[in-house]
Order: sequence, then C-alpha cells, then structure tokens
Amino acid sequence: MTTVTVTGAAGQIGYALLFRIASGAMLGSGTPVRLRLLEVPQAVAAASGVAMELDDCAFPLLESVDVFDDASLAFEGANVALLVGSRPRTADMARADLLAANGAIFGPQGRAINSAASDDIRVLVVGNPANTNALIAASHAPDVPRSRFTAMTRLDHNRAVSQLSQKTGAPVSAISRVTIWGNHSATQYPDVSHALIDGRAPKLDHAWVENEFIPTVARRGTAIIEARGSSSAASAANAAIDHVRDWVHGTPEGDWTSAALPSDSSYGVPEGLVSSFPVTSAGGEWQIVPGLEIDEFSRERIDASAAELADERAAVTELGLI
Ligand code: NAX
Repeated sequence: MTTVTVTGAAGQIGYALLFRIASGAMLGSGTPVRLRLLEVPQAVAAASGVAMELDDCAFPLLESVDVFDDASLAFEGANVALLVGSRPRTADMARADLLAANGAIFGPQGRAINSAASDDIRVLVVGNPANTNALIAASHAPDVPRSRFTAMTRLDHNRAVSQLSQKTGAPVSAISRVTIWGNHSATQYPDVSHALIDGRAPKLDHAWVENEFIPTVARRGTAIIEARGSSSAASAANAAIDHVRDWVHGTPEGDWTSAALPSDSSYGVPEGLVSSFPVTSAGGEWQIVPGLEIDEFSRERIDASAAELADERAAVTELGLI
C-alpha cells in the first residue's frame, strides 16, 4: 500500500494526473494506492468532484480518496508527495512577490511533510518556480533527507527526446542519454552532446542544436499555451508519473533521465541548489551520472542556469523563506 498526497488536486494537471496514479501507471499494477488530495479551501468542492469521478472509475488498486484543505492532515502517512499547487508567475508579478507567495505555500507544506509524512517520503515539486519551491520545502523539513526533495524537469527531458526523434527520424525508443541541466526555466540547458541513437552518437548539426533544438525545448511551454489556450497539463502529468515511476522502480540499464535534485557540487553546480542533472535511479535512490565530459558550450550554459538558481536562493534567503 502506498499513500500518495497530491496538492493542487483540482487544477488541470491534477485532473490529468490522479486517474493515472489510481490506475497503477505510476507505482505499478501490484501496488494499491491511497490518495490524499490537498486544495485551498475555495477549491475543496471541485477536488471533491474529482474524488467522486475517481470513485466512479472503480479502479481495483484505489483503496481510498480523501480531500483536505489542511496540509498537516493531507501529508499524514504519505510515502509519495506530488506538490503541484503553487503560485506561478504572472506577467505583472515582481520576483520578490512571486517568491514570497510560494514561500507561504512551500514552507508550511515542508513543515507538514516533516511532521506527518512517512519516513520514506519522496517529494516531487511540479508547481513553479519548481526548483526553488523544492529548496524552500526541503529547508522546512530538517528531519527528511534533502535528497528526497526533487523538482520536475522530466517534461523538458521528454520534450527534448521527442524533438531529437522528429529531427532524426529515429523512434523515441532508440534515443538515450539526453540531459536537461539547471533550472526549469528559460535558462535550462537541454544537452544532446552525449545522446545516443541505437547506441551510437548521432551526427547533429551544431547550428540546429544551438538555434533550433535548445530554444524549441526551452520555449515549448509557451508554444503550448499559444496553441492550446492553456498550459501543458497532460504532458506535465505524464512527466510526473515518469519521474516517480523511475525513482521508485529504477531507470533502464545504459540510459539516464533528468531530474532536479539538491546538488552535491557535481559538475560545478553549487552545493544545495536544486538543479537538474543527468540521473539514474536504483534501489529507490537517484544518483547523478558521474564523470561526463563537459565541453565549453555546455559549460557556459550549465553555469548560466546554476547562476540563476543561485540568485533565486539568495533572494529567498534574503526574504527569510529558507
Ligand atoms: P492550475 O491553476 O490549473 O491548478 C493549480 C491548483 O493548485 C489550483 O486548483 C489551486 O487551487 C491549487 N493550489 C494553489 N495553492 C495551493 C495550496 N497552497 N495548496 C494546495 N493547492 C493549491 O495549474 P496547473 O496547470 O495544474 O499547473 C500547476 C503548476 O504546475 C503551476 O505552478 C505550473 O506553473 C506548473 N507546471 C510545471 C511544469 C514543470 O515542468 N515543472 C510544467 C507544467 C506546469 O506549467
């Protein structure tokens, strides 16, 4: 039995995510699930409607669904927490206001996880600014190992794999060793310098990588909003499922994926920043892939995104949020 807490459960990602968790897509067909949904008070009725629909699917693996507007109840006994609800940036918002609004969400949620969740809690932050929200939550959960707090760059990773597949005509299943480095923001670095297609390094035109591939991946969220009229939801939910599934069940031999984890100073990313790296998972633990050669082009981009994360950390430190 696994208890999964999902925040922002009445939102659009929540609506695409919860049914797949309940069907077994995230934890496997042998793992019954208890869902605990957290929403703000004004969205509890909507979340209860989603819970009714979950009941109506009669999922064999779904043991229970409960809805809360109190974080300390919602995280009780949680083994997995998906922090989707947040205060994302709107055009008129100053950075300090954005960070303060998220500090007011992720500080208390980190404290609630610290006191109420199961000892094996694994946290994935989806709500933006995801990396720094994860840093805030982790800093309010002193009894939980830092490595259990992660942020989602799997959607960027999957977008990068898909773009490479479309460019080369190789199926997605033939592509391995793609990496997203840094922040889930415009400074992210989608890196194909170690990518393999059918186990061999493809010949990619550097101008395509620099001028088309990287901007297309980094701006894909905006392109979806322009086309769909609302932000990515099903693909974001799918990426969250992929992230937790790989964390719990492991990554395939010979490949890696991307996830934002507290840095151990690997690849020159300052310690403690929640930054995306190439990662493998085994035994329920992420490992940063060691020893990759970093060329000059990659170095500049990794450093630029790490610098943005360091700025965000300095800002939340100054605001007293961590
Ligand atoms: P929605 O606005 O549809 O839903 C968000 C939900 O969160 C709302 O129902 C709201 O009531 C709830 N919420 C707000 N504060 C809460 C709190 N303190 N406790 C519990 N619930 C709370 O947004 P949606 O499209 O579902 O996106 C959710 C978040 O994912 C946003 O922050 C968005 O920016 C972020 N994304 C992150 C991505 C990533 O790759 N890391 C990609 C997709 C997405 O843009």
